[in-house]
Parts: sequence; structure tokens; C-alpha cells
Amino acid sequence: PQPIYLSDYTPPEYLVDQVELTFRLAPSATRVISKIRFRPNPEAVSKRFFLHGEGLATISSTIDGAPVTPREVEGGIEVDAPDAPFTWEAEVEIDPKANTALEGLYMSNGMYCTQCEAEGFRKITWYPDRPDVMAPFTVRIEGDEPVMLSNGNPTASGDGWREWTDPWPKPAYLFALVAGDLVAREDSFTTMSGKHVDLRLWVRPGDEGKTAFGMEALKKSMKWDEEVYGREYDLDIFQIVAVSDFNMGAMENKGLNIFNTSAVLCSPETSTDANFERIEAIIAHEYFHNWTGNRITCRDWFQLSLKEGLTVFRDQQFSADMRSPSVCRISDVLSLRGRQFREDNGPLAHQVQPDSFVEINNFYTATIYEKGAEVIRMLKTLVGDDGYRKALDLYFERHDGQACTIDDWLKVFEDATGRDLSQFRRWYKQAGTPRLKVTETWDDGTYQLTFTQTTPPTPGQAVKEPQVIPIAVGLLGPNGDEVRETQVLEMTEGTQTFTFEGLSARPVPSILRGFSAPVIVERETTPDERAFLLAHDTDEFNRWEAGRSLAKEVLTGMITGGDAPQAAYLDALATMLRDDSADPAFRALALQMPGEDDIAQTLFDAGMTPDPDAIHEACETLKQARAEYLQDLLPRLSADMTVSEPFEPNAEQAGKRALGLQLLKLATRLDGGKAAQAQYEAADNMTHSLGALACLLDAGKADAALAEFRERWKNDALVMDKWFMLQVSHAAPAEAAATVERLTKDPAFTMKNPNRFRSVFGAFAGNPAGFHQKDGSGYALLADWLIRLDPINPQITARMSGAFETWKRYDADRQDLIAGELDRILATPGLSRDTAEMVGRIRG
Ligand code: B3K
Ligand code: ZN
Repeated sequence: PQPIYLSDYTPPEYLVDQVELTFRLAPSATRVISKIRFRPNPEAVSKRFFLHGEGLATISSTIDGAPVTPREVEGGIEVDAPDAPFTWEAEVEIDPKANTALEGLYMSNGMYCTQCEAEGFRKITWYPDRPDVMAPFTVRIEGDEPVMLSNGNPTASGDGWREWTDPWPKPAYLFALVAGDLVAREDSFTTMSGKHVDLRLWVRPGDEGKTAFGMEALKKSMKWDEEVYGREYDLDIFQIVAVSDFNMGAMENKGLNIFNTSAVLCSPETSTDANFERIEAIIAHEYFHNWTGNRITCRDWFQLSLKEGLTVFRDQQFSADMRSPSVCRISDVLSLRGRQFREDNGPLAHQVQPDSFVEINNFYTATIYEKGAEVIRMLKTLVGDDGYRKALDLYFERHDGQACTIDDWLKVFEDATGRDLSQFRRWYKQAGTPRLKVTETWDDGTYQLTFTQTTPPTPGQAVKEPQVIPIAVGLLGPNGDEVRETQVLEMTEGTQTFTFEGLSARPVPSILRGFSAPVIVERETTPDERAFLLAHDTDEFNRWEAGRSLAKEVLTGMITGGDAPQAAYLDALATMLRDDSADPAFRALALQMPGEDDIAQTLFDAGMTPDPDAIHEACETLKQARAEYLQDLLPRLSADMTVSEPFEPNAEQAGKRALGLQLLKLATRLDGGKAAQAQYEAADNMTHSLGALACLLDAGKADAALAEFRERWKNDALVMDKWFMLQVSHAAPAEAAATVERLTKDPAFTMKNPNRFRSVFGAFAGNPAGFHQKDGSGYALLADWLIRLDPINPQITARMSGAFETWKRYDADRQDLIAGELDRILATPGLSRDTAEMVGRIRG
């Protein structure tokens, strides 16, 4: 298939003034009747009347009432149309029941639902399915489903039909329809101008008990967007629907968000603290899209980060306001490094604004989302809080109702703040993670920091220009006092020196505080200095970072036979843990081991070939050493982490449980699982039972608990996903593939449900030592299943093929084995465009 290029963009030939749709629902033969008012676009460069469409059986089509015969062309139809406003009418038939790709109109668990972003609407009816065509929609749904919903406000209804009207012009990707046997949690919200909004959270009967938290999160999000961004909701009703078969987390359809059940349903018995936290963030994210994505949308899909980067940044700000800002920041950076740096360092590296793509669904990536959010965070750091607020006000004022570009976004910042952002724009156009090398000099009261930035080549981009890097720096004196408060150094050159004068002693620098830019800092330092920062840095992020680096230094030293400052690390860890003034959530994060994949990347960056088994071994050894060293601390600390109040998913309780679980992991290494067994039996919430179960798995004592867990939760799909996932992620390296094979034969396994498939194969890819077994069994197993899944669900297949993206890090034998599997996938007849593009790019 041909790539699509940003530079080929042309404005739409025809614009749409009004869309009227009628759906006659039937599982295998739904009729969609469309009546669309078109008018020629004065800005068009050609006059071709083209409509997208895929898999549509056309029953009839007319223009201004006269039958027409469309010509079939690549991706749709062409029709001779007047050079004046006209009405297009068509009736098509589609088959929701046969739609296993979960894009367009499909059935999940007996209910009808839709997913249109990015290009699913063309599977529903003939339409200019591009985001710069925006129109108001009226939708009539006919059928015998008890509940039938679409975007906007309910405007009419009768026996067997409902009508919905969305007055706000929107692109087709924001269209949604849901119909089925659903029940609602009802609530309401009064907006800042006093408007009453009905809120509905729709679920399948039986799931009502899992909706309270989601509804509260929604109301908090609505309030926060008013208070922080001045953004008010704009319809009479806002609805969320939970769907069990869904390709991603959730979708921001106008007024009718559709959520993966895993991203909205929760209760203390069935969900972990991490689930609650994620749900709060996703509900906020989708709600925030109402302004950043829906009212102001993207001109074309090359602008995707315009809405996604900004909305992720907004949901990060929201979470930081609801919870602990530094703990949130550390978690955000962990996920940025784990997913986006990984992407940036491999064959899938791409720009925040790509120049071309084959399948847009493959570009809903950590780079577009998370790096996109980091870029906006830097912009805010550079222009300041007031400048940011002014720019955002101008953005909403200038562009409301429009389909915009990333350049429009930057222009708003230039106009609001007077700043030239031409160099800053490189953050959108250069792929790859900049490396920031730091050297320093000290001379009689004067301290100098010299930074050199280089960004390694990425596919299709050999040479990189220097970027603007905001480097937040503070200086600490020898006694641990802060002698220079945080100051943002603005780096614009390839190499640049910053001078600090009038210091009485050589300071210890705290560099890139709060992770002020998405770069990799390279600075030679000593274990003692890291331990010093872990003890004294006033910046919580860098405090955590110091401990993290120390742990990584120990691990890489153990693996390569170099220096492994274990004593310094263990001592610093104990000091940090004993510091009762530090938030338990922070201490839990500081105690968390670096991931095995992170170590592999670190070794590779240092010019070595990582051995997944050796990394796993080193981690095991260090875990044991930590347990032994910290054992005296455990009883007192564990007792302190006991929560005596009833379960609340708030940050304070969650922090205690998180640290409690880290301590339980340590204890398990010493008592063989006794404490874990006791906690499992006493648990009255999922955080505790799942945490204990994980420890029992590590101790090899989980058989009874696993069986009990399965029996207890066999009717709860979301909890069963955890049961699958945990067994794979905690399988010993040599047993991981066999565990996966055994679980795929479990009667509860199905590859048609994305959550279930991910719970097994996502976990497998996340168990590096298991996945990368030397005999290639892991590679072959995943490839088999990807080949099997592709005809059913290309999007999930393509996404899961990312498990192979790091293959060039490994030794020649492993590379040969992986290349063989990638070639086998590529040779599969009828391979989807999604998977072909992804695997092709990975193969290189
Ligand atoms: N905008 C959707 C993602 C759509 C993915 C299409 N493959 C969810 C979100 O980012 O909020
Ligand atoms: Zn989004």
C-alpha cells in the first residue's frame, strides 16, 4: 500500500452542512440511510466528489433525488456532482456481527457499538471520512434494543426509535452509536454558568456496582477543566458507555464517550489502586478532549499530537492536582522511558509530527501521546504559567470550531508571548531522544556546567539540528543545603556553558529537575554523589532519579563484571526507607527495581549486547541482597503501612498499600511466602490479594491461591484478565512460553477479546527473559498467534508486533531467530495493512 504524505494535503473538495442518518439495526444486516447536504468548498483545488467507503453494500444512491451510479475507485467512490449545493442520499447494508476488527459498527457481548477514530466511519456509510470535514449530525436509531444512544442531545423518540441531535459540527471520527441492554448510573453537573448537565454512565446489568468511582472522576474532571482552563461543557447530557470488546482504552466521541470496561469499571474488591488511578486519568483524558480534540480538532492525521499530546498533558496536570505531583511525575517518566524512549531507540522511531504513514492506526503511539505531552510541558516551562494561560485562551478563542494544525498551535504561542518558536518546532519534526552530556569545572567560587546535545540518527533522519532544551538545575552545598534554587537554563546550541558564581564550596548539581525535558542525561558521577542526592535533593523527582541510577549502576556492574556499588546502594536505600517524612508512595517508587527491559536498553546504549538471562539473574540476586540487607526494617515499616480505615482508592491509602507491597516482596524472599499467604487469605481488596498472589507466584507457592482465585472470579472478565496476566508476567524465564501455551488452552481464553489477548501476550512481551529465550520458542509462539489474530483483529496484531521492536539490541543468534519470525509474518498471504506496515518497519 502507498504511504500518505503530509505534503500532499489538499483541502476537501466539498464541505458538509448537515448529516442525517437513520440506522435500522439488525445484527447481520444493519441498514444505514444517509442524507447529507454538501456544498463546494471555495478553497478546493479540484472539483472531484469523492466519498470514502469500505465493505458497504449499496442499496441505493441519489443526488437531489435522482439515482446516480457511483464509480468505484481506490478506497471509495466517485460521483458526478453539481458545482453547487446538493443533497446526497444513500442506503447501505453492513454486517456488525461479522466485524471482529472492532472498527466501524460492531457487536460486543450482544450490544451494538462503534469505534470510528481514525477511519472507521467509512465502514458505516459513504462519507468524506477526514477530520477537516465537520458537520452537525442528526441520528435516528430504529430497533428493539432497550437503550439506543448517539452523540448530542436526545431530541425525539417513539416506539422502537430514538433520535439524537448533535448541534456542534464534528468530524465523522467522533460519531458514535450504542444500542443494547444497558443500565445507567445517573447523576448531574451544574456548569460554571449554571447550566444543568445530565450525566449517564451506561453498563451491562450486573456491573452497576462498579460505576461510582468513574462518575466521581467525571465530575471532578468537569470542574477541573472549568477552574484551570476555563472550559465549560456544551451539551445537555454527557454519557459514557462501558464496552467489553474494545481495541484501546477509550474514545472521546462527542457527548458519548465509549470506554473499554477496563478503563472505567472498578470497585475495591475487583480493582487495584493502579486501576483506580488509571481510570481517573482516562476519564479525565476523554472528557478533556471535548475541547482539545472535539471543539478544536485536527486538520489531518499528521496533526494527531495536536489533540493527543495536549490532552495527555492536561490529564497529567489533572492527576497531579488530584494526587501527589511528584509521584505522578515519576510515574509519567517511568512510562515515557519504558515506552517512548524504547520506541525512539528502535526501528519504529518517528516524529511527533510524522511526514508520512501507511496505516494511521499504527501512529497512536507513545511518541504522539507521551512525547507530545512532554513537548507541551517544555513549552509551558519556557513561556511560563502566565504565557501558557494566555496562549491557551487565544487558542480556544481563535480556533474554536476549526480543524487545526500543529503550526496553528505554535503560532498561538508566538502571538500570545512574542516568542519565536521556529527552533522549538524541531521537537515536532525530529525523531529520537536527545543525549545531554554534562561536564563541569570548579574554580575558586565559580562553577560551570557545560552541556552538549546530540540526537542519534533515526530511520529516515540521519542528521539532527540542536533543539531548545529547558534544563532545570539546582545546586546543593556539601552539607546538603540547597545553595542555588531551581533555575531553568535554556539551551539552544549544540554545546553551551552556564556559569554560577560566588559559591563558597564546590556544589553537587541536581540536573534536569522534574525531568524538565525528554532527554537522556549522561554525566560521570560517583555512587556517593548519587547517594547524597537520594538523601538531600529537594527535588523529589531527582531524589528518586538518584536512587534509580544507583540501582542501575549496581545491576550493570553485576552483569558486566564492572564496579557494582552495592553497599552504597543498599545503605542509601535503607536511609531513604527510614525517612518517615517521605510520602510512602514516593518510597514505594524508590524501592521499585528498574525493569529488565530498561537494563537491556542501558547496556545496549553503552555499546554492549544485553543478555536477557543474565539481566534476570542479576535482578534476582540484587532483590535477594536487598531483602537481606533491609530485613530488620521490615516489621516496623510494614506495620506502619497498615491501613485501618475502610478501603478508599485515594492517594494516601494507595501509597501505603504500594509501599506495603514492596515490603511484602522483600519479606517473601526471606520467609518463602508465609506473609504473602496470610495477606492473601486476609485480603478484602484486590490490591492486597493481587499483590499477595504475585508474591506467592515468585515464591513458587501459588497453586492453591491461583485455583481459589480462578474459581472466585471466573465470572468477572476484568479480574480474570489479571489472573491470566499475573501468571505470565511472573513465570520463570524457562517456563514463560509453556505458561502462555497452557493459558491459551484455558476455556476462558479467547483471542477475539483484546483485553484477554493482551493479558496473555502483552504480559509475555513484558517478561523479557521469558520472551527472549535463546531457543527462540518465545518468538515462534508470539509469531504463531499474531498470524492467527491478524485476520480477526489487525489493529491489535499490529500493536502486539511491537514486542519485536527491540530486536537489534540482541546477539546475532537471537536476531536471526527474530528475523525469521518477522519474515514468516510478512509472508502470510492476505496480511493486513496494519501488520504489514508495522512488521515491515521493524524488520527494516
Ligand atoms: N482518540 C482515541 C484513540 C483512537 C485510537 C484509534 N486507533 C482515544 C484517546 O486518545 O483518547
Ligand atoms: Zn486522547
